[in-house]
Amino acid sequence: MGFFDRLKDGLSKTRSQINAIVKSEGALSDDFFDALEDALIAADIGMELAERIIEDLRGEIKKRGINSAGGAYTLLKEMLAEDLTVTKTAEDFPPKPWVILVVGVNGVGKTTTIGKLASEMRRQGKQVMLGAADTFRAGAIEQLKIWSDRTGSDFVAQHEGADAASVAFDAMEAAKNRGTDVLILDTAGRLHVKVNLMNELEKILRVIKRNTPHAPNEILLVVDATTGQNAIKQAEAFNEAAGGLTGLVITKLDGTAKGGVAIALTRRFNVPIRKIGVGEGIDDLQDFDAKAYVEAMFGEL
Ligand SMILES: Nc1nc2c(ncn2[C@@H]2O[C@H](COP(=O)(O)OP(=O)(O)O)[C@@H](O)[C@H]2O)c(=O)[nH]1
Ligand SMILES: [Mg+2]
Repeated sequence: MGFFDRLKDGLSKTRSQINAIVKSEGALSDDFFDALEDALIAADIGMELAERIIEDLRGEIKKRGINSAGGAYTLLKEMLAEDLTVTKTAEDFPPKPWVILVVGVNGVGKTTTIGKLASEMRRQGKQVMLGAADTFRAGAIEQLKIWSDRTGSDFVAQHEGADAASVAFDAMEAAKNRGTDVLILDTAGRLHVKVNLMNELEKILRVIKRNTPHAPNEILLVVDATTGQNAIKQAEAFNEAAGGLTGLVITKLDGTAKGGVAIALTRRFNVPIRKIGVGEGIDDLQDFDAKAYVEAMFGEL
């Protein structure tokens, strides 16, 4: 016997009681509601919940002006079906703040990508905060500030030369206090002084994790597609420094006729390409579509 047949069979007695009342064109008597409640209890819904469901049903019946047992029974079934169609999953309730740490060499497009990402998330109705943990380069803070203004995102920064980890800490605290949905942290990319870079990133990560154990939720490495094979070396250095990259962003795909670096990178690091950059504008950020990408390089699949 199949699963549905067994359910049908197991509840046949209470169902036929209800059907008898429905067929006799009975009014909405207490007997009828008792029979419904008994059926719910017989189905293992639990006494307390059964009572609550019948109460809700009575309220809904009043609201809709239903006056036949048949109509009420149909309504009950509709309400139960609705109860059973909860489609939300854990992914619909990300922890707050969702913290994205953006890393990569100078000039690859980190800050620009952050601006584009912020714009996209703001359009989804999220409250976004940008943290200026690239304290190294002149103008980096101001550049991020401009993106925060353009996108209506909150902004946390200190002064140029400040300790990046301290900025990260401030931003984490501010994001928690303001109920921010997504905090995106910009960082410096001084690959030529690898030891410093490692130390700085490690410190930022340590501070973030100590502040909020679930964070960072994403570590995105931004890579410039026009750098070709050198991108692999960069990614290796950052993977070592930041550890646990969760995604890649490949920028400036509008400036290369190749694009094979995407394949080399995903193969090497086995992390998804979260976004691709196809221009300098605020809307020039796209989801990565693997099939379309391969087709663009090698023709229709
Ligand atoms: N053509 C093109 N230029 C980009 C793209 N992303 C960023 N840029 C440009 O690359 C330069 C460096 O970007 P920036 O965000 O400052 O890089 P960062 O140093 O990694 O923060 C800027 O002139 C950006 O406008 C892209 O997808 N396409
Ligand atoms: Mg930058």
